[in-house]
Amino acid sequence: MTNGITFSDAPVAEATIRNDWTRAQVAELYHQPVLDLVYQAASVHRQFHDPQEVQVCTLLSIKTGGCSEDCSYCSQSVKYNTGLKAEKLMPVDDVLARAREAAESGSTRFCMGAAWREVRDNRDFDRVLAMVSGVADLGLEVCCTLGMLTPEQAEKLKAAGLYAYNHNLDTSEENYGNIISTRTYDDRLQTLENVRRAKISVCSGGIIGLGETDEDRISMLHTLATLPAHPESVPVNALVAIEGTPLQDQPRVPVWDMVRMIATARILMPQAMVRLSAGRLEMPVAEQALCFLAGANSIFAGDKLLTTPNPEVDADQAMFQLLSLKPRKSYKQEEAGQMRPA
Ligand code: SAM
Ligand code: DTB
Ligand code: SF4
Repeated sequence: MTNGITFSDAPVAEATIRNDWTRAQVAELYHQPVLDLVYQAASVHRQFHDPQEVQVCTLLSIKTGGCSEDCSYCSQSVKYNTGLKAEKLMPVDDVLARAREAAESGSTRFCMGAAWREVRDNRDFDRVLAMVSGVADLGLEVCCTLGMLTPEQAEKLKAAGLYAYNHNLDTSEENYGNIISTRTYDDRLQTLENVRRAKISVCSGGIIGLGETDEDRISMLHTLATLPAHPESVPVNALVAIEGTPLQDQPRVPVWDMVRMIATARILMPQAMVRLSAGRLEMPVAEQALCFLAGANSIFAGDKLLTTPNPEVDADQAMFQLLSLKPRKSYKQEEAGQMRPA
């Protein structure tokens, strides 16, 4: 306000935790002028998080390729000729060596991904349970993304020391059948419920750039924000277009679309860690900075995601220095810190 003149009547969002957002409210947030949206999201972000802190996670593909699902974006489906070589489940010791390297380079969360439709109760699952407890013993937050889980499998993972489970909705319920035909949206929601019931932290988000409409994006954000409890972490992936998949010719996602998704997610789910996930390799630092301003506070670090490249560790460290960002401690380090005498 200057001399009684108000230059903007854009409301600063009331940062309360709500699970009763309507679709119209989500649409209204999403469609605001983008700079107003960023301003609102940045205001909410600062009420719940230290804006300099960014969680650094490392991904490892523990079982690559040969997946029976037909997700149209994925390099690992057997249905498409992507040139990816399928591999067996990694040995536990190799995984633990990679987890140690991740911890040494500053990661606090280690996420293990398997190209499975669902977990089966077999020796491979027992091996994953051993990986989970080994990684937890290193002091890292352990996360897995293994496909669908039964309630019993979720309990076993929890007992082994699993901290979080990633299971993305990927797109709207309405668009789901255009992207994946081998499972349903309800299957996805059921696994999220099984994870939540086992008291495992929920990580769930989606991908943009699949050819979806704004309405689809709004619908997916609405589903996430009206779950009985918000996911603790919400990854926003930009499609990495993979040759040989049905989505190989999709154009690159414009940064403003990432910014809109991240900012809207931040306002709807103020406490969540919003992760600027796949797609960073194509984004200059200035674009990533816009995403941090819009409320992203988590990234995947390390030169590989699951099967595609990611920025080099050195480049990310330089970005952190330039933007005065600092890696967030893990919940375990925080607990240890609180227990130390003042
Ligand atoms: N198979 C398990 C599943 O689908 O839940 C776990 C691994 S899967 C690769 C994990 C997530 O990675 C997918 O849900 C999707 O959101 C994301 N993803 C996979 N391929 C991608 C791509 N080409 N671009 C962006 N995100 C991708
Ligand atoms: C998520 O939302 N993104 C990550 C993680 N969860 C498992 C996966 C991104 C995969 C990008 C394509 C690839 O490297 O194969
Ligand atoms: Fe399989 Fe997961 Fe890829 Fe779908 S996204 S094809 S379930 S690895």
